[in-house]
Amino acid sequence: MLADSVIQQLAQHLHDSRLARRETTRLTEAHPDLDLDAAYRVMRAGIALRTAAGETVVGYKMGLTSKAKREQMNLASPVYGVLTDRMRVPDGGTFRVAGGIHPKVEPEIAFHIARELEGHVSREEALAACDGVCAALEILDSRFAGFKYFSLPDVVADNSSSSHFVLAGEWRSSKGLDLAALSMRMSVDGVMKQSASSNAISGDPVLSLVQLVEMLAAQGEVLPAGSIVLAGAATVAEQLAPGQEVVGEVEGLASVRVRAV
Ligand code: OOG
Ligand code: MG
Repeated sequence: MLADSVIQQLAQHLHDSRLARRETTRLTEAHPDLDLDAAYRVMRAGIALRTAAGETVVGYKMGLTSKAKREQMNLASPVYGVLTDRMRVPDGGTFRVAGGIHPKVEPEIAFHIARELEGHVSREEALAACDGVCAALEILDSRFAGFKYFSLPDVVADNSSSSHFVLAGEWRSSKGLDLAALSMRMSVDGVMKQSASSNAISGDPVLSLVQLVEMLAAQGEVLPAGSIVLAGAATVAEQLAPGQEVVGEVEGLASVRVRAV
């Protein structure tokens, strides 16, 4: 097992790389014994550095829930990351590309959790605990060189490539929506770049939420009431460039937009 001091040092290294907008080499190059458990310890230590600096945890993101994303990144299974208040960009707001390393954007669905969820929950229990759903855009960034061909422990240690996220201005009730069959689109400067059905997200975005709760439980954690959960991208991510206007649309929900500057 990797010593706590090594975990701490790796978390600090990724934290510093992010703040300095500096690419770094994959952690598993110097630490081939960094397994998934150790990677989640690095992630948690990294989040502790952020909360110590004044950030607040506001939720979680699932990643690699779609086959398209797993193929794009050449990785095999879903992962999660932690969201903080500092990562949130208001709907219609701006994102400074130069503030990141090599940011990308992808279309997502987000849930608002009204009641704590813990352990093994059914799809119905998970959905009943949500009081709102909305269209979202996730802005990813990787601290690793080239943003590709890393291993699962590398991406997990790097908080699953989290950078920023944008939620549509309005949460809606999921009543009357077939969440597993909503059409989703992402356009850049008015041109449709990505589209998919929401069933691309783990077959059903609610199942992605169920899976998050299970992954948290395996680490002795619960999904707290009040959390925001990004269920995972439905399509591959697109590179972001200054000047672009990105719009995410999900059938039956308010659209979400961000301007890259
Ligand atoms: C990992 C994070 C993937 C998603 O929604 O699939 C993710 C990555 O692609 O770097 O956020
Ligand atoms: Mg994502």
